[in-house]
Amino acid sequence: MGFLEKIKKGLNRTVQVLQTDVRDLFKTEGRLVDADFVNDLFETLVKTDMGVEAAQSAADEIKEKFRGRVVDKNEILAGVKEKLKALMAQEGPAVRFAESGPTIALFVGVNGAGKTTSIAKLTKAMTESGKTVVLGAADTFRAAAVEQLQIWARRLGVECVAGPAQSDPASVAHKAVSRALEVGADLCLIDCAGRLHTQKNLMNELVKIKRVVGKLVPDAPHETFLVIDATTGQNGLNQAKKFTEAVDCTGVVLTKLDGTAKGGVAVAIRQQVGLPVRYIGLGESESDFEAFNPNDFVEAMFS
Ligand SMILES: Nc1nc2c(ncn2[C@@H]2O[C@H](COP(=O)(O)OP(=O)(O)OP(=O)(O)O)[C@@H](O)[C@H]2O)c(=O)[nH]1
Ligand SMILES: [Mg+2]
Repeated sequence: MGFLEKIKKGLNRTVQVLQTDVRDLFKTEGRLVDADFVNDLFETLVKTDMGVEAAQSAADEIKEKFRGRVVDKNEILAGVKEKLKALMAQEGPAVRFAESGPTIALFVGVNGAGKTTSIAKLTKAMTESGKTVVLGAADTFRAAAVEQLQIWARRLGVECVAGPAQSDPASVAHKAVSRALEVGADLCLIDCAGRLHTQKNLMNELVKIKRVVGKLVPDAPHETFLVIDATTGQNGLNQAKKFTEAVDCTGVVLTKLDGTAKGGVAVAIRQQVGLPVRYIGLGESESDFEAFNPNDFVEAMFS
């Protein structure tokens, strides 16, 4: 399956809702762009959870461009897509690799967001491109969490460093990074326990993990990926804002896009959280994962 096809399939629910709504907007061939139309367009866009601001600026763009004219669906969609792509523009690669030595990436976020699964998915993508990966099971909170990562590691054929149950997560992170240095791994991906931004101690624990790995490898962690569950909508968005205020994050992994009609949340994240979306999760299997590309994403949404 091609790249765009895969995203389209994953975004199926969002695509379907948009298709129906857009069809309703253009019941007649061509439509006069008046205040009613602009309002209907705004409401359609807002339904995808892209945020009021983004939906408004796309609708405004259409108003400015076409007001008083009768235009067809393709013209309108081209205008909307162009605006959304501009709003989501971002720079840089999906992973910013260390200049030399292992690249250290932490995965953080609220409980159940998809951190561990995303680590497995990224591991698969990286090993397939010839990179060596060491995992760190720094979610020592629950024994099952360590086991979950170990199972993935076995399946994917990579090493997983763990510590005794309830041990200090920072010491496990230290061990994992040391191991990555020792074996000359390209990447060390560290799984952190889920937490809420309001849990001060747990947030401080993340700060400590960062400090500890930074002592072993200058500039580490090179990435702190904030994992966000797309199905949690506005709530997830608010949590994400608070989260990254407490611990600097470098990018977002947006999971479970396959489970929601509100795929526009990717736009809202870019706009409201201010972090680039680096990867998207489109299902539960290890291959349901793609590096994020705003242009393809917007094309897929309106396909
Ligand atoms: N449909 C779908 N399910 C996903 C995706 N990513 C993760 N999941 C599922 O979400 C559930 C939670 O995933 P985990 O990776 O365990 O989440 P976590 O953030 O590590 O959870 P905690 O460690 O408990 O905080 C699992 O059932 C995953 O299979 C995705 O992109 N799509
Ligand atoms: Mg986990």
